[in-house]
Amino acid sequence: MRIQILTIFPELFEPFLRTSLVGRAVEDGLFEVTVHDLREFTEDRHRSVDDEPYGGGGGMVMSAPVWVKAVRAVSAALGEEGEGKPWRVLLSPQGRRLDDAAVRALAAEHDELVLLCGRYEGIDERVRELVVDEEISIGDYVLSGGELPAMVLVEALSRQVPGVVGLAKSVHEDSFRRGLLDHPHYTRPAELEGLEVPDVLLSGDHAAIERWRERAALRATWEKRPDLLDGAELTDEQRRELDRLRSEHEQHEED
Ligand code: 4GX
Repeated sequence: MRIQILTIFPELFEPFLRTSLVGRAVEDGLFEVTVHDLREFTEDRHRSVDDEPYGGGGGMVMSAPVWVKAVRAVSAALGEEGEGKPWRVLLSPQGRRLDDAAVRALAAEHDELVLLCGRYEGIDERVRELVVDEEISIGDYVLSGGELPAMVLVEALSRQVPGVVGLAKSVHEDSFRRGLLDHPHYTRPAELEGLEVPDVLLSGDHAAIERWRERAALRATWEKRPDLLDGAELTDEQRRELDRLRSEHEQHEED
């Protein structure tokens, strides 16, 4: 997968792209990320990327010409060596909300992406019309720029690239794939301030441990994110377990 990022703060990406799993994937060439300074595509002496809004009002708006020029230039650079037209994504609170399914779909359908990171009050509407294929939001809160959302997207996408996550199993059995939250995890010490690790995890009985984890995952999902259970494909055993949790709960309510 090849990703081009357009931003007025390229330096924000440097430590991110050098560190941890993403850093390794980039170093190993499994995943290519190039960051471009939007100001390199300006044509005026002050390298300006924003202007006052038509109609007045507070704040500045990012100018269309520089964005259009920049997106077309980096897209052409990808297109020359790659598989034609890259998919162009604008990060903004007005976009479709990013979730596990959206990450998987993006990774599966597009080998080449251009990510547009805006700042200020927003971006001239014509940028969307001319050079954006999809608008994505990472959540309903307001940030100061699209850089952190782009990093979130890059990190999530990198995990879908074969070979990036060490154990193939971690991606395929990860919690969202199964539609459930993860089970609780423990490491040493076995006792901490009176809190003990569940006995079964120390038992060495792998089948029993697997059963405990299955049930604990189901319980965690039911307690913390019951909305996820609506969309989950559960086995008959999981449905029975869920019914047990629910009747236990009702019992407590009556007591
Ligand atoms: N998930 N922001 C983008 C500036 C902006 C506004 C409109 C383009 C169009 C955000 C989010 C987010 C704040 C990033 C406004 N750029 N992006 N920025 N939440 O809040 O993605």
